[in-house]
Amino acid sequence: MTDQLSRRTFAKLAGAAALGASTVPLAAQAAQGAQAATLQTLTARSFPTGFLWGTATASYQVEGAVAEDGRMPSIWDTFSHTPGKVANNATGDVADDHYHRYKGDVQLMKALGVKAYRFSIAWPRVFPQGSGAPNPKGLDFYNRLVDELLANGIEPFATLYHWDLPQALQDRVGGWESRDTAQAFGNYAGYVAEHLTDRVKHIFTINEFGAFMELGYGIGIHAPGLKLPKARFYQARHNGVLGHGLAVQAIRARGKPGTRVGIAENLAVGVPVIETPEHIQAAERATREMNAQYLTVIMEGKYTDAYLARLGADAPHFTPEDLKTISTPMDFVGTNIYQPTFVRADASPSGFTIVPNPPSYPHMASPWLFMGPEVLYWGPHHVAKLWNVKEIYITENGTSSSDVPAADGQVYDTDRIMYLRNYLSQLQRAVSDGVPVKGYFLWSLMDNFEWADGYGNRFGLHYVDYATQRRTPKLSAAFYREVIARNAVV
Ligand code: PNW
Repeated sequence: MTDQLSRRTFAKLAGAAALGASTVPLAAQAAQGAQAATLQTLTARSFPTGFLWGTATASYQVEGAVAEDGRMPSIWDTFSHTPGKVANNATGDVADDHYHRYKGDVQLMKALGVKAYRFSIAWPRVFPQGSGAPNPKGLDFYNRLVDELLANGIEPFATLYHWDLPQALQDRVGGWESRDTAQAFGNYAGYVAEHLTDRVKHIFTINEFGAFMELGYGIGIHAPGLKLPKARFYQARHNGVLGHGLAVQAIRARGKPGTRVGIAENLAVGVPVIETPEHIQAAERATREMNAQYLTVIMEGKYTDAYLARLGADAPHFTPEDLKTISTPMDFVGTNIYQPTFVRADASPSGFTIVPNPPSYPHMASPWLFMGPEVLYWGPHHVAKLWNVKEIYITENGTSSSDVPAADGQVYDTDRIMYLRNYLSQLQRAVSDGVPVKGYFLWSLMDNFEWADGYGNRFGLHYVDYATQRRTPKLSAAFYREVIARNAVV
């Protein structure tokens, strides 16, 4: 295949996929007559009644108030205060000052019409030393937030770990390098469940192993900034999934009956280069293998043979009991989905090859955020098919944009709307195919501390002027409000 041909084929395919999401099959249209077809074309873009539209943030990215009410430092406080680690040496000291402004922020959500809000709990607020004595004043912030959400008709979904590990645990035991951290995480999860599940019915244990482990302990560009030797790194991965399993068990043991628990993982999603049975099967296999160290072992209670063979002598040490704990059944699976990994079938033993994006492949403002709406179709599709999952949430999806206010003070983020419209069309296609996606949390409610990128990279539906803390809805907020109001892609 020549370069040109493959490029043209790809463009045609992408176009067909986007169209396929929003049109009724031609045969059906002919059968129903022109007028009926028009009506159906409108409803064909709809989501099922009760689909849960939400938005998301995370503690260190929005809260600020890092030394208030007994909170002690997390690894992100230490990391961001180390010169040269974060763009412009930005820190989360103030961030969006959400700790003090949460009531106003709940009103922003209400104006959008969201039914659910995914936030994260800062472990070092609740257990300032990671383990030992809890700090009720720290937990109280989440009591206030949850009450405010419920009073405004918004369902709280809480994440227990969105990367702000108590620094004390990193110092004392080496953070996720130690099983003690997994144990401490389980205890913290149980404590939170005991105190919040009278009102919080959905809990996510951990956000994105794929990011904090690889970036924080593997290549050192996120906190705690380590580049561990292979064997130690793979052991840290294992301790992470063990911590997840212990947390699921603790939440079940100490939460109110009816508490539902899951995970928010950014699984790598294999997207078939062309939607033929062979490439689709290859993409499915690739998805299982690319996530062997996290979601696959959690769902299957086993590391894949290929994963263990790849690691060889550096493979982690574990017991059969560990695997049972790690795979404690969950009530739902949450997936953060941003960009595709293209896969094609081949004749190798694995049956697949990952196809790297050509240099000209388009991305959004973040260089890693390749545009690939079909990933929001294939991600949940693979999860449902590979592991027979009956309840899936898209726990994050969204995009950065350069977001410069216009002369009238408004932010016309047409690129974010373009991204969302195309991704949501593919999500709608998944739901119409019967993939059990129950809700969608748009990242993010407002611009915030974007980790190593600091405040330069904006993902919000609301523009935040960090000098004044003023929030301004962007054009995409109006778009999302319309999607929610009509329960359809608009
Ligand atoms: C997620 N990637 O991070 C996080 O859960 C959020 O805290 C973050 O703000 C958001 O996505 C936007 O970045 C990711 O390289 C970081 O594929 C990196 C990747 C994906 C998600």
